[in-house]
Amino acid sequence: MADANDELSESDTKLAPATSDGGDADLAPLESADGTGAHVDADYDASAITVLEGLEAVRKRPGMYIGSTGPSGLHHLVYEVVDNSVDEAMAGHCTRIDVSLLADGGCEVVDNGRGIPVGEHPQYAPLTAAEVVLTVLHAGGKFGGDGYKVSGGLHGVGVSVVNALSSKVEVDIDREGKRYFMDFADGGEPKTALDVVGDAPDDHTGTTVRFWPDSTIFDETRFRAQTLLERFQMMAFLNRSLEIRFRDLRPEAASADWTSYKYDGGISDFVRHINHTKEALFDTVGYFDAAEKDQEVELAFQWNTGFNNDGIHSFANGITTIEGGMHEEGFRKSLTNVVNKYAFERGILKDGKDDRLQGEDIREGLTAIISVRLADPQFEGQTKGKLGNVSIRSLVERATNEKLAEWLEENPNEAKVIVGKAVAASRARLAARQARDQARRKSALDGAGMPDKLKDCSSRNPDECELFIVEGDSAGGSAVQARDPRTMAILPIRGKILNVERARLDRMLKNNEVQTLTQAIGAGIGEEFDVEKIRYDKVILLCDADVDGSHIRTLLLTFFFRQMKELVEFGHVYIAQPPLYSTLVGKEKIYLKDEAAKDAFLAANPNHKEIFARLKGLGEMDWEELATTTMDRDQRTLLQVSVETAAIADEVFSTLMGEDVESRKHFIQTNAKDVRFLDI
Ligand code: 0RA
Repeated sequence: MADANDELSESDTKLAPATSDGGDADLAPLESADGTGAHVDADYDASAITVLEGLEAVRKRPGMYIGSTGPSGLHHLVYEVVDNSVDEAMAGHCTRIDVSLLADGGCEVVDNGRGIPVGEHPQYAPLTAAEVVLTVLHAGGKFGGDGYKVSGGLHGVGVSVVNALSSKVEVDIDREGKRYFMDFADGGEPKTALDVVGDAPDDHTGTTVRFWPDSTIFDETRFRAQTLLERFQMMAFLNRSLEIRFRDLRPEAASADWTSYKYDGGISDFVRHINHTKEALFDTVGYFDAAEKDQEVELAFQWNTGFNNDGIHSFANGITTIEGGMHEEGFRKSLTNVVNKYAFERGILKDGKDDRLQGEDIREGLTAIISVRLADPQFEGQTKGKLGNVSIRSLVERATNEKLAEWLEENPNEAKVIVGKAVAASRARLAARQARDQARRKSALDGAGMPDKLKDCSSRNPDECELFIVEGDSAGGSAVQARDPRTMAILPIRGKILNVERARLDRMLKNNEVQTLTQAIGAGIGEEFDVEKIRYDKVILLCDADVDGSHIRTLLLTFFFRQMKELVEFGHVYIAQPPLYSTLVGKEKIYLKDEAAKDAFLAANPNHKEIFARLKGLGEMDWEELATTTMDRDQRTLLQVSVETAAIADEVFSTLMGEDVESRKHFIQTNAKDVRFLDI
């Protein structure tokens, strides 16, 4: 997997224009755009080389542009293309985006926007604008225009990067009654120049981009439908009334039908959707917005009967800000002030007698979406998921001060239950503190003494340490023998840990397994969790490949997601993958990781009778087998748990662990086939 910071040389640290000499790019057309398709320009060859050198830089260091060449980078290509269409929608010219995964492994994105301009580009003339968009780095739809223009692309690197990392790209543009076409091969080399190929039907306008990811660049070029769907649903929520459709035309897909996302309620529908699997405290979803010259905020909120106080999901220019930032800060501060002011003014809390409600009390059960758009978003923090623009804090704070106060005045019944719930939460907070203090006195949570069950590793350098959480004592025993004792710690977990989705912290802290886990990881729990203090860089869940194993894994993931969120967000949680099958070849036992490995083995060994054994439990392997198939660093494969779309994950966890049995059944049925990401 390429890393954004690997081998970074001076000259590569900025997105350079498509020139390698550092001087002003002096670009001539790749080919004439006059419809003849012939290139007569004497400078053509030199210019084409210059452009291609720009794209070559992307191929040399893909990680710099798309983060990695693993699954995340692969899906990034799709987002980059779709983001351009979303920009066109935000400018008010596009109402629908259709994404298809093609039977041959390509991806097609169709929009009904204005179509990428086909005339000469003002700066890069005589190249056409369309050619510039496809071949010049950093030249998305952002040229020209007036006032502030925001763009969705996190990295804003543009379609040219997709071109550079694809074995083939085709573009259709419908504009001014004509249909134009051009295509590229092998990382951006033009095959045919932009040319009219016919008439656009009924004065239709729009852009179609088709691309095939380059298998020499990416670890794997297979898209995962569920990952794309989650992202498109999120985008549809954040762009009110924009319709995003998706279909999977690959032969192995369960269905080739369109899935359509379109929300006329925008982020209010998003809040309703998240709370759908929970029990809302009242029907109303609150909403307000505010705008200034070059920044704007939209906010939607509703409380549910649950106990989580991290239900605020924030976005900047359509991108998840998983670490929060200035927009969240402004909202949190104002929320606490406004609700306290309301409670004291109304006499629900008494001056001089009652304590002020704390922010976390008020946020208990709150689901809120904050979506801001601004001209120059500063993404900071460990995962570049924290918004740094100070000016937005003040806008969000002022808007919330004014408009949330108004909303409480106008909705007195809702206001009353909100304050009532916060008061109950503040009592539970005090009870939890007592429970925690008590536990601490027993030195249960402070990391001083380690739980008896933990077979710790000898290294004290967290960067090289791994904690295997193993289901059952007997598998735990094998894992202890199979491990590298210097860097691998083993913690057997027995039975099912408490379902944390349905318990407040005070009750949770009394649970043995919760105490043991917290102690072993050593970084606290809940609001006090501090990811800097973790004792292991990797926390690896090792569970059986059966229903019970999958249930325990889900409980553990839910626990980490709710109580040690940064552990998940910063990518410290992994799922070990014990093999699903074993078979005998002569006297030798062969392990096969999954269905695909089984199919490949049978294809390669047509005389092999059949694979009889499907491994059910870890217990069926002895320690040496466990070591070679599952734990050994050089031979194992781990799944890294990621929450790129945390708001959707929130809903997923509620669905799995919450009150609503019907939605849980539905989720498990619809996702049962697809087990590569969270494996739930
Ligand atoms: C530059 C300028 C304009 C539109 C676009 C780019 C554009 C790019 C993409 C990429 C995918 N779909 C797109 N749709 C539009 C403005 C065009 C005008 O002024 O007519």
